[in-house]
Amino acid sequence: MRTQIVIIGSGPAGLLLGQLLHHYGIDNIIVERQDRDYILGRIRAGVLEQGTVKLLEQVGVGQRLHREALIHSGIYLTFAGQRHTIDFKVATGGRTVAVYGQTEVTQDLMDARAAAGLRTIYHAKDVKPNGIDGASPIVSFVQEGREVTIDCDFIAGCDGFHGVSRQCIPSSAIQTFERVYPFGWLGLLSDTPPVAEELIYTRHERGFALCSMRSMTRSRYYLQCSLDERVEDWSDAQFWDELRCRLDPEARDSLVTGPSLEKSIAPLRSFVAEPMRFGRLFLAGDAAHIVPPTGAKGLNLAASDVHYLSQALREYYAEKSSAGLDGYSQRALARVWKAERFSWWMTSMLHRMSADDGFAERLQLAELDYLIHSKAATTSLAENYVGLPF
Ligand code: RFL
Ligand code: PHB
Repeated sequence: MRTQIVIIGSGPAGLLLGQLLHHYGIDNIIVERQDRDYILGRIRAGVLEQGTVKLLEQVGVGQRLHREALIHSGIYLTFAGQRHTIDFKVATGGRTVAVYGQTEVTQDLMDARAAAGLRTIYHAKDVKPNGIDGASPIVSFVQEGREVTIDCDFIAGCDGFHGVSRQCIPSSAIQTFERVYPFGWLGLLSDTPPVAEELIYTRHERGFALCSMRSMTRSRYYLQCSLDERVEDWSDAQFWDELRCRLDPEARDSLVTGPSLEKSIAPLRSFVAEPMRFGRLFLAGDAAHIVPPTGAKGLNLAASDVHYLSQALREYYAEKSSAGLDGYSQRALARVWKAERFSWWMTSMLHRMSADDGFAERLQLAELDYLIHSKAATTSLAENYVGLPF
């Protein structure tokens, strides 16, 4: 088999890259370890920046999004038992975010890919990028017990944090930067109406809590938990009790509870690999970087990466210029590091860091108090949350 670009991984990064390349007339094949249902079953991101929405429109998958997404013009911040509004429209001159689940984005992109007749190979085992430091890379894998190879011009490693792409780069050619946080998020999805019209980010002595949503009838909640906790040990009733305890009085009164559709624990991590290229292999999305979910940036960074990469590949084929490919890593990393900073800052300000650290606790409260009273600080949060330009 031969194609121009082999994309490893069929998450949002790989699927969006595939559609962007198709839009530019560049042939591509996606090779994915899992199957469609497994990918659609993962409950992850919920907040899309306007830049991400624009890219989805560009590849023709904006219709359902425009019908079903909830447009949000701010968030609530709760601390010391009181709720405060951060108004994005006022702070950023009218910008908003869209609440539309990663599952829906993935579904829309998969449908568009199928409609365009583009090839995706699911259930590919033992995927290996080969010859990435030469001019003719090959991706090999095992499908139904048979070894298959695809010749290509370039490989896009869109296979997430645990993927094979980053791992096949020689360690002497890549540098990594990491922060692991001493806590995780316990998430619960339920068919209950959202507790408030905006997302609520809560700092509480017992730990962080987030009230998010997927629609007017489906809610997504998160609780900061310790890393040794097991999801099986949390009954729905315990989850709702703990959430109620961390909320402000108004939210506590309006919270509607119900059986969980899904419950899971995610560890929190900040991670960046530099550069995002080795020879003919380019990394994009979680394969190259991870942010803690507090800033809602992971999926949006995957979108800006593949935007830069697709432009660089278009330039390579249409204008016979490698300049975009040579500049890809630097261009992407400039935006990645700003999102890393923002996500780390939001996480540090809102989570219970360690027991008995009164100094850190008072700094958090001072920072939050400053944030809601300073126009400059509110604007800074708002412009990062709605997304820096790309
Ligand atoms: P993905 O989604 O992990 O997809 C990678 C794909 O590669 C496949 N794969 C392989 N395929 C072939 N061979 C191999 N060896 C392979 N190894 C892996 C995998 O099966 C998978 O299909 O990475 P991608 O595409 O880079 O997308 C990144 C996003 O999924 C991620 O950044 C976001 O979900 C992060 N995130 C959020 N991002 C936002 O922008 N806004 C949010 O509100 C938000 N909330 C969240 C989040 C992530 C969370 N968790 C669970 C970490 C909330 C949570 C709780
Ligand atoms: C979500 O709805 O899953 C979500 C929303 C905002 C975040 C993280 C996750 O910051």
